[in-house]
Amino acid sequence: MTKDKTDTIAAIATPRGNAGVGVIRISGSATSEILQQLYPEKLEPRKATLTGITDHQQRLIDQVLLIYFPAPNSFTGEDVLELQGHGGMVVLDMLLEHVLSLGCRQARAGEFSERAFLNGKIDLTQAEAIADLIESQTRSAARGAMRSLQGEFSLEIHRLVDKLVHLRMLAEAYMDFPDEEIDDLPVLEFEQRLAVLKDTVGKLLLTANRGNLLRDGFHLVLAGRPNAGKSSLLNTLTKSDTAIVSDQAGTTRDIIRDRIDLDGLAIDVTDTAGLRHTSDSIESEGVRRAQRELEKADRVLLIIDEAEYDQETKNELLAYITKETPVTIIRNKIDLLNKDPELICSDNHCEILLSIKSGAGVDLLYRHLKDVIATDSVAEGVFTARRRHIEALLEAQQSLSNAATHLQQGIQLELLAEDCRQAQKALNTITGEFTTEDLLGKIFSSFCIGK
Ligand SMILES: Nc1nc2c(ncn2[C@@H]2O[C@H](COP(=O)(O)OP(=O)(O)OP(=O)(O)O)[C@@H](O)[C@H]2O)c(=O)[nH]1
Ligand SMILES: [Mg+2]
Repeated sequence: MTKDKTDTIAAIATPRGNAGVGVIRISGSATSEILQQLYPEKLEPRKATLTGITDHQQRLIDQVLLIYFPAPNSFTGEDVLELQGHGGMVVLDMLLEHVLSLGCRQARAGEFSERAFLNGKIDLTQAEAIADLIESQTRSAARGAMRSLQGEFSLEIHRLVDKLVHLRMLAEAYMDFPDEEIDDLPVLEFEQRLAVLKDTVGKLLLTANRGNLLRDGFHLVLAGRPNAGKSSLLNTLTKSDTAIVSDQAGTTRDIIRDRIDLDGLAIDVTDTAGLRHTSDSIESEGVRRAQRELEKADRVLLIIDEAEYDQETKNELLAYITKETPVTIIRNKIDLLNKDPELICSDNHCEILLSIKSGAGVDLLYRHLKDVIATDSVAEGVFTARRRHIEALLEAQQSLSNAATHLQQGIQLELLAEDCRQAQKALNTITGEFTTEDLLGKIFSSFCIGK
């Protein structure tokens, strides 16, 4: 990504389609000249002014509202002009074409947000929060993104970095301490400060993990033998007939996904082909795909026909789950055996006796899912976070562990100071105080154009 900060960019900021209003955004140093050509009179900043926009042949393109935000009081920190026209694809394209002909270029994906970041208007977590807010699938995710956008996550990181800097300064102050006075070192203070730091990073990691869940959703995979009732359960959870249900074993052969909202948390439910050895090549491809989904699951619902339920069947099916993914066993079709719904939990996993057909026990499943996914705590007070934030926090945690080791192994203050510096560097990548062009390119190119 080039650092061509001074050229002027423009893009349609609203989605393509028919709408009452469509917005074109312009940002950069040539904005005021473009404005002059569009509207020769003086425009009061941040006040809407209605005007007609004509092309070079003096044909009227559209009637628009112009709003001018002179630097630095704008989203990007540069001169920004917004044209609010009618929201039709053709008319907006014509307007944009005209604006581009007046001396600017089409913006790249995420370029407005990138400029806002580079000009210090927002930090990196806030820029990411804008994208997350726009892409939110549930209200909780939107609220979480808003919290990040307000700077709550960044504030926590800044507090942590301040504490790290203190510890590092303390280590550096005692670094040249003569060996014979080593007993006078405030070792306890070092230990206490390190412990507080580790504790804070641990708590932040927990929040970031929940925030990541809030953003990405939870992956629930339905698996089991053919005919166990997987597709029936998908349809029950999604309250629709997303998947074909039939009494023919091997009905579902491909992966079917749908999304549900469980107390504000987005849950991706995946229905899979029945697990069995088969000579049918299409069905065995289905089983392979099912296994791939099992690898990615946050939790597996293993559905077993209660009439087939025994330890052997259970073991055979559990063997398909190679990772340590949590499993809930659904013992379905209890209506045929006249059994009552029940939730039985052991150390390993919970089992729920229910009937998808009659609906008996389905409430137990919902309650269980809310418990194990802890939807309440996921949604409450959490800010959205991304995988890269978690990785940076883990890196900081590792550096702090190294620091503790270096303190225990003969009070090696130089190494401890270096560990603190490493932890600080990792944390700074979260807010963007320390970044690389690669990282910025990766983040902003995933945004949409006009953002
Ligand atoms: N009696 C009874 N029948 C059920 C229940 N749940 C599902 N069934 C029936 O069991 C049959 C198989 O259901 P599906 O949901 O298609 O099963 P599946 O696990 O998706 O099967 P495959 O896609 O073939 O792997 C259908 O005839 C369902 O109506 C239940 O709780 N009780
Ligand atoms: Mg099915």
